[in-house]
Amino acid sequence: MNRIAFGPALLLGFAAALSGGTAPAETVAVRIDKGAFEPAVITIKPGDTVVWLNTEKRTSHDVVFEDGVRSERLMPDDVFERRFDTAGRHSYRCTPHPRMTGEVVVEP
Ligand SMILES: [Cu+2]
Repeated sequence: MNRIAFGPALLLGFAAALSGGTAPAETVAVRIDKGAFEPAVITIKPGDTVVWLNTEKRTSHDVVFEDGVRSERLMPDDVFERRFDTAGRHSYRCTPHPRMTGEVVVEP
C-alpha cells in the first residue's frame, strides 16, 4: 500500500467535494408573533431545517402541515423544528387560529 502517493489525491478529491457548490445545510427561523407566522413564506434548500419559535407573551399556537406532520401545542417560548429533504411547497396552518397560514418552499 502506498499511502504517500494515494493521500494527496484523496485530499484533492475531498477539497473538490467541499467546493462543489452544494451548500451546507442551514437552519432558518420562523417567528410566531401577533397571531402570524413571520415570515409567512420561507424559501429553503433541500436538507435545511426550519425552526418555529413562539414569541407570544401568552398565546399558544401549533404548526400543522397538510402532509400530516404537526407540532405539539407551542406555548410561549416553545420551539418546533422540521427538516425538509424533498423539493416542493409545504403548506401549514395553526389549528386554533385557522387564518394563520404559512408555507415552506423547498427549491433544489
Ligand atoms: Cu395560532
